Formats: sequence, structure tokens, C-alpha cells
Amino acid sequence: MKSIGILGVGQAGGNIAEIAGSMGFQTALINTNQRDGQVNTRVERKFFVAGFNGAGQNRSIGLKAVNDNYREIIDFVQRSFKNIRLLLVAFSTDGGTGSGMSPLLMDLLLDHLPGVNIGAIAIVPDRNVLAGNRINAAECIEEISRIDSLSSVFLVDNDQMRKLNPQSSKHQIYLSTNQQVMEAINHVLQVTKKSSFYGNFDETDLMNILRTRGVTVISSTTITDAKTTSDVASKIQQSWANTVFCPVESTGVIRAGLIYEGPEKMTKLINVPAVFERVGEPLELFEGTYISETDPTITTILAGMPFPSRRMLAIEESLEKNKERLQNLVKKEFTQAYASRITWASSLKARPQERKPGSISSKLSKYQK
Ligand SMILES: Nc1nc2c(ncn2[C@@H]2O[C@H](COP(=O)(O)OP(=O)(O)OP(=O)(O)O)[C@@H](O)[C@H]2O)c(=O)[nH]1
Ligand SMILES: [Mg+2]
Repeated sequence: MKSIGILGVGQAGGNIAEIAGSMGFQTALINTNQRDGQVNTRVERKFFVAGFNGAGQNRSIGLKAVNDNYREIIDFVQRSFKNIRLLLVAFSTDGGTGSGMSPLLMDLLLDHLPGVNIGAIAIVPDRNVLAGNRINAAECIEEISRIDSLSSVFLVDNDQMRKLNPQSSKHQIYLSTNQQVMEAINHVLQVTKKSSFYGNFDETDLMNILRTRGVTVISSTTITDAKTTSDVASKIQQSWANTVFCPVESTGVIRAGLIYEGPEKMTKLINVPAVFERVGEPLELFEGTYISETDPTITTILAGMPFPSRRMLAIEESLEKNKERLQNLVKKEFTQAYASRITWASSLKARPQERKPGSISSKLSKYQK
């Protein structure tokens, strides 16, 4: 049984839970719209909030769904997961249901799932989304960042896959993004089941890293062609910019994991200070070395990082630039009216004839010759 559970909220969250279910994670989903959630057939348990029919990108509807039903929802989550150490709540930050429900829900779950760490898989929208979605994302991420005692926040960046495959459809990008997120999490969890003569990375190590408050990134890279320690360090550093998560921007990693899988001869090229030169040495590092004849691969987990301000600026700056135009759009909604130039023409329209009552004798005399 896996020790991490995945709870999807809203459509995107349900899609991530769907993939997690196919990998053997315990899963559940919550939605305000039954039709969205029904398609996720691999998710074991589902809760549809009664009396709602989607949130229509309105975060306050998502928030109301939790406010009005938190007892049933908490009870549903408690019943859905057994013997997990970490629950990751997955949702998009720019819709209404997942974005509106998840911050409050995670905050409540922290008090109602004793012994279980709570973290987030929060999807950051790509560059093509419009103002309404950007506002949602910024509000949601600010709320998440303020939750005390929250464990790892994985910020999934929909722009990362779009950059690599600009020709792909939205659907393909979502699907491969979801797949890669869950593969990354599944991979580090699988490693904890392996054993090694050279240094194990066990489940307690993984949980020590993942329960760190702040932003977490998992990345893997092969180092087949590396000849020097600096080749290896730069390969790893490049991988931090090329994952499915928001690229690593700044210093301040608190806890980290470094897992090597491959032939023994490459292990001597791994130099910890060189690897962490750019982001600063973490407080604690948990290492694992697994000798095999596969391609030499290094997986790193960086936890406790600050929220990525450069990435958030990309979301917020188009709103700042269009501030006046957007404010005018909203004002116009309530004041706009159309003035016709031809109101005078209304009198031309056909009217039923008026029938004036006349006397018989006057009609008779009208035809008298
Ligand atoms: N990575 C990824 N992103 C998705 C997926 N589906 C939707 N998105 C993103 O999520 C946003 C839409 O949010 P949804 O999850 O559909 O919204 P919701 O939580 O269901 O809320 P409402 O539909 O407003 O009730 C899109 O703009 C995308 O950014 C998915 O399967 N994977
Ligand atoms: Mg939806």
C-alpha cells in the first residue's frame, strides 16, 4: 500500500487523481459538478457537493461549497484514505471549484487528519489564459502560501510542457503534464522500497523532505556523458529548469534528496557542494545510491523553497499593464446602453385600423346618387 494519497478537487484535480489511481495510489475526488467527475473512472471514491452545478470559474462559489458542507467533506476524506502519511490535494489554481475550495479545505484537513501531513499539487496556468483565470491563480497561490503547517506545495506549470511541445493540443499538454507529475512523485516513492548496500533513501527520509513547508520540486536527469563533477552539477542544475514544475528561481532550499541510480563508476563524479552552489546548501540532505547497469540517473528533490516570484510576475504583469482597460470593462458592464438614431421611425410601424362607429343613415346617404 502506498503511503501517499491523492485527493483531486475540481476537474484538473480529478484528472490528476485519475492517473494516480492507475499507478496504484489511494485516490478520491471532490467536485461541484457531477458530470466532470464521472469521467474519472479510475478514482476510487467521489464526493459531489449537493446543490451545485460547477463553479463557473468563480472562486467564491468553490469557497461556499466548503463553507456549507465542511462536515460531510471532512468525513468523506477521513473515510477515503487508510494508513497514509501524506495526503496531496491536487487542483488547478485558475478555475472556480478547485481553486476556491482547496485552500480552506487543506487548512481544515490539517486539524482533522491527525498524523497525516497535508500538501498540495497546485496547477499554475499557461500564458494563454485570460484575466479572470490570472486573478484566480494569484489569489489562490497567495492563500496557499499562508497556510501554517502545510507540507510540500508542488507547483505544476502548464507552460513547461507547452514550451517543449508548442504544436500540441491543450488536451495533450494537460495529459502529459499530469502524467509527469505523478511519475515524478511515484518514482521517489518507489525508490524508498529498494534496498542498497551503499546508502538507502527510505520512506522516513522522503517524508522528512516532503513535510517541509514551502515549494517542492522533483527532477531527474541522466548523466551518461558527464566526465567531471562540474558536468554532473550543471546537468542537475539544468534539470531544475526543465521539469513539469515551475522552474527553480532562487536560493533557499531547506531539505533535499539526492538519489543516484546507475553504474558504480559514475558515483565519484557527484560532488554535493558543486550541485548546490546555485541554490545554496540545504539544512539537511538525504541521499540514496542504487547501483545497477541502467543509464546513470540522478533524481533530486528540493523542498522548502519560496514561491517563485518571477513566474508569478508573468501571471500578474499583464493585469498590471491592462489595469485601466480592465477596470473600464467592469464599469461598462453596469452602465452600458445603446441609443438608436431612428426612434422617430417607430411611428411608421403598421397599427391596426381604428373602426369608427357610424350611423346606418349616414352610410345610406353617402351612396345616394
Ligand atoms: N495540468 C492540467 N491542467 C488542467 C487540466 N484541466 C484543466 N487544467 C487547468 O485548469 C484550468 C481550469 O480549471 P478546472 O480544473 O477545469 O476548474 P474547476 O476546478 O473544475 O472549476 P470550475 O470548472 O470553474 O467549476 C485550466 O485553465 C487549466 O489551466 C488537466 O487535466 N491538467
Ligand atoms: Mg470544472
